[in-house]
Amino acid sequence: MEERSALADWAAPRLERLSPGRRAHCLAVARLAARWAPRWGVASGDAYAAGLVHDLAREWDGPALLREAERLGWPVDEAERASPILLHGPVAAGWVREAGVGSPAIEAAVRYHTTAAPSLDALGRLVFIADALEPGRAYAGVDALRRVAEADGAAGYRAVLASTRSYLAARGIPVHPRTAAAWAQVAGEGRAEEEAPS
Ligand code: DGI
Ligand code: FE
Ligand code: FE
Repeated sequence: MEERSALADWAAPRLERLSPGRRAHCLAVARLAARWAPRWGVASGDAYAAGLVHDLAREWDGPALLREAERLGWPVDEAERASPILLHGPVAAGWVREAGVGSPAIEAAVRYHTTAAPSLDALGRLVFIADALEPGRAYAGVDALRRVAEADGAAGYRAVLASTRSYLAARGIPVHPRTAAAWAQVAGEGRAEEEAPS
């Protein structure tokens, strides 16, 4: 599925500057998010747009991301200062805002696609899981996560958050406070569901 929009036209030359693998990933996230959009109650065009641009800053190095985040006026927290790669979402979101080609919802989905956040709406949650589950992703457990997400989007969001936390824990990478807060927000919902009599 290809979707034409002002944002897609703006993104095209920027996607060209990415490595072929990253460009393919952006397209795959856009397509998966657009396919899942209807059952999330999200406009497919918004899902496609956010997926397309979410990693436009992913190949910038740490010092450049820090400078660009500051130029764009984003607050940089302690975790982001220690791991500037976390700023690639906020920086891409800032570019979309500057260019005026998105919307506040698309900007938020792009901004929080790496860490998730308790404030994430359906579009943001959808992009977060599409990033983790697009067909090019190949890590242990990804197929099980895809099955969960295909069956139930909300359960998929919880499962991807849980998997992100174990991935980071296994590597000794500190979990961003926003990821921890997003998890705390949905963990109760998941428990209630698991304990419900069937
Ligand atoms: O950009 P992608 O590779 O498609 O995926 P992503 O936006 O989830 O970024 C993954 C990178 O971000 C990876 O290097 C691990 C890092 N990361 C994700 N969550 C956290 C994190 N790093 C820290 N320090 N804390 C996190 O919570
Ligand atoms: Fe990313
Ligand atoms: Fe990505």
